[in-house]
Amino acid sequence: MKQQLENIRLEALAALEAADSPAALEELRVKYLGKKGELTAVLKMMGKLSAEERPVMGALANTVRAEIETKLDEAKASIGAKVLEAKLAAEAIDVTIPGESVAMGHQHPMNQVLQEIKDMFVGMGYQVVDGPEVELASYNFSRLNIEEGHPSRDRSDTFYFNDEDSILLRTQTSPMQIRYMENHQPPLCMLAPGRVFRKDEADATHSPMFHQIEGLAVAENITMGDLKGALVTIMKKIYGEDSVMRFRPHHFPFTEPSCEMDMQCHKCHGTGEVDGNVCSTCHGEGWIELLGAGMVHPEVLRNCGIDPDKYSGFAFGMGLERMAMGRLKINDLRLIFDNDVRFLNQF
Ligand code: 2NL
Repeated sequence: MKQQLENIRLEALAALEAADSPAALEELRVKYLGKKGELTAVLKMMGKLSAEERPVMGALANTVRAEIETKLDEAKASIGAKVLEAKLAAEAIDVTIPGESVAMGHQHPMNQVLQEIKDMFVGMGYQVVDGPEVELASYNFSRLNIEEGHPSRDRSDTFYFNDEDSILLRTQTSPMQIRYMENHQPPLCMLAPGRVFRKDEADATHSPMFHQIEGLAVAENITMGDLKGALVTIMKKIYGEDSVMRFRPHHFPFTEPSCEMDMQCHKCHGTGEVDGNVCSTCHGEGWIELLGAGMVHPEVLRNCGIDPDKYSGFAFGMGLERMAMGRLKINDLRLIFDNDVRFLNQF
């Protein structure tokens, strides 16, 4: 029996030494110390020993058990440490590796320019308003003093929704001013930016959908001088304080008198020539058209419930694409709507 215990001891200690996983250790524990284990089997045979031998063998069995238990604990600890070490190595994160950068988006160039212009007008006390893109012909044309049969009402120019031509995609943002005047008495000052629609073939300078910004100021004693002051101030903010402006007479059905505002070409300084060639920026004109404007027609004020004998106002309208193309040096309108990121990322 002594030999048996000695064998168990040697075998168990060697096996524990060689074990390399928690599962293997558990297997060995069951094999040697478990209820049906080898040590237990030997102890069961104790009863057959003599009275003198029994305590000696019992003591030896206990020593062997204790030794195996100690070895088992040691092996558990060292294997546990090794397992942890391997896990840590496998899951190691190098916090010094540069992260994957997230591509940051930015505003569309049109929105950048729109935002700048809105900010300037807000700074001058204008309220920015929004309105429907599907409009009534009465708001888009009639109340703006655009009579039946006027060429701008033509079906070849305007997107109509019904046979009576009474519902349409707005061709200008002016209906928003009409709506605003219906609901506000002077003094008032508002800005109406938005999408407008005309039946145009798309080319370098035309698109069936484009953007306009219109503005309106109505109060007592508003004059053409106020119009010029406001528009020159804004355009100098946008194009630089040293810009040179001029006003030319024009005609719009909704303003009287009406005018257009030009800026002297910053490239040829109004001469139309650069080094003996036709200036490419203004095409030899010497001037760049900025906007149309005028004093609100008394009939339009009356159409909105405002007394033209008491109040007067000025209004203006400009194309946002034209502004953006001039400011950002974009030479083809279609680029603005293509949404090619190679183009957009340049701004
Ligand atoms: C242009 C010209 C203009 C207006 C728009 C307007 C609106 C009301 C009353 C009077 Cl409610 N006028 N708007 C006035 C003059 C010119 O736009 O060439 N736009 C691109």
